[in-house]
Amino acid sequence: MNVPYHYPFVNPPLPYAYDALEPYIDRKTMELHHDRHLQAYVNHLNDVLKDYPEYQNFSLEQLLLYPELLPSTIQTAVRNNAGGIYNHICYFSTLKPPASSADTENNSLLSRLAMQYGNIDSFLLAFTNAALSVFGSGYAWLTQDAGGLFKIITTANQDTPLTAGLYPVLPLDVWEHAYYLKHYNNRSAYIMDWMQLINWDAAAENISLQHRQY
Ligand code: MN3
Repeated sequence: MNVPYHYPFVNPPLPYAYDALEPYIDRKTMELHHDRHLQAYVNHLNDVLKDYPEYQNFSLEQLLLYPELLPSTIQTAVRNNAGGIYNHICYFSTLKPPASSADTENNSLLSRLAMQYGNIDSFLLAFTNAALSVFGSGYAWLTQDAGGLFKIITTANQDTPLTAGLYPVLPLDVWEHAYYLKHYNNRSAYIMDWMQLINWDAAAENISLQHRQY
């Protein structure tokens, strides 16, 4: 994310309609995911910070990266809820309606992934295996390290790659709330459907932010 964003946090609207990802992700799932799940993280984080004016100018990234600056009594709540906001904004912003025609002809991310992984299918296979390996709730991520090398990682709950010194490029939310209404417990079917919705242009923009300062 490259926008100044601090307390009081707001839930940014989805960059597309709730039903725009159908038939791959259904409208009801998107409504609940955005309006209830993400909204709850926003509400909880604001609630936690409301009595701490000295931390209300911290950006979302600063709250996640420098927990030691916060009182120990709120560190866990900040980590979970700021992480929940950060991860969901990243997830929603790297999806696009299947009917849209984003220009991926000269996509810098796709060409760099093909260089590192041999081809895109090899990358997608490795990413799928990572996403399937998440036990319980969490995410699979394409990230970059400080040297620009791609790394596929998984995180538990609402932990972010930031705290591992990695820059998020493309996340996949594999909490069951992301797919259970449509795909039930079939995570691999959800992953296959998600692949139809990847916004490669939006993910490529995350690469160019890799030397950002928080
Ligand atoms: Mn989620």
